[in-house]
Amino acid sequence: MTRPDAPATAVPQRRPAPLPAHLHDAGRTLVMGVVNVTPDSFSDGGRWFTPNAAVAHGLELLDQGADLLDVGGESTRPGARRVPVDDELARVLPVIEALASRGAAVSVDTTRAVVARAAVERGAVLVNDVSGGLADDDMPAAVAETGVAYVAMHWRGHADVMDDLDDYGDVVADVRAELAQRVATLRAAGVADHQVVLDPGLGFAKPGASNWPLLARLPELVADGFPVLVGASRKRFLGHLLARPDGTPAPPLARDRATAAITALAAAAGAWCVRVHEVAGSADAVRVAAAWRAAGAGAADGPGRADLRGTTPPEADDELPVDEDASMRSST
Ligand code: PMM
Repeated sequence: MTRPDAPATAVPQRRPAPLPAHLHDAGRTLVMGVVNVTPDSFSDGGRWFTPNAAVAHGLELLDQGADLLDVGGESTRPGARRVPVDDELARVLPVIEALASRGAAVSVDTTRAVVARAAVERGAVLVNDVSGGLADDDMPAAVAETGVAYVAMHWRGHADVMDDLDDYGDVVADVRAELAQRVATLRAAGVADHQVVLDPGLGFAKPGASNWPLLARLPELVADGFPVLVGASRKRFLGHLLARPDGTPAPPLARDRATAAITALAAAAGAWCVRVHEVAGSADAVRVAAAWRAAGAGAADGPGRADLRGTTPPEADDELPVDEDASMRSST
């Protein structure tokens, strides 16, 4: 599947049209900060489980440079059980409403159409569906009706079974083909191409090495012409990469520097957005990638840190805010 007006080069030119204008004009890869309102996420389990704590955390991530906030109420950690829909609604809606009313661009991380619709009513501008519409047949219609941007992630099954579904020939070709099927279903339901973002679904039915080809060959997915979101933050494959000499995986909070490195490489490869728990490192990384690319294209300066937040750029030796608590969160 290729979008008819796909770009010839691997740069983030395609952006989902329904998003606020300032997110279109950033001229760089966007950073989505994760606000998990769950008691049990692998990466950040329970830290922001009350609405007040979740809202405060979201505001902190905005201050660190997040362009979007992804609010989720159901853990997708391997083996996790499903959350009743009423619990999911009760967790995410007050947080979405509070953050949207403060001007944040809010995404809802859900596989349920009823949650997506309610979240959009409360101000969400993007639906982030890790199942790409497979978990709920009503999701494509909800996306078509609301007209919001929609992330269709590559997915093969819920968290309690996904590790058994890691069966690929050429993982990149297989993921692209399965995402093409999702796009066909979305189109058939009336979803416009300009609403759609694709995501290779790192860690989902991919517990190990199959994540790396998806990153290394990201330009192939980008070349299909849809904006691409990459969610590598704190995932298990990074824990394995950074394992101690005795083979013990690095814990989630020790994976943030590797996450920022992936952000820089994904941005250079043309990713539209990265989804991360620790925002400051990735906010810097996307600016490095943009300046690098702009210089290569003949421009002297890429967009600075002040471009989206309306503040003056920090002096060279100014300290950027540090997330003191950033050491106990994800791992799909
Ligand atoms: N990963 C998690 C949750 N939501 N959404 C998208 N689009 N892509 C991802 O890779 C993704 C996601 C994993 O959950 P976590 O927040 O507990 O790490």
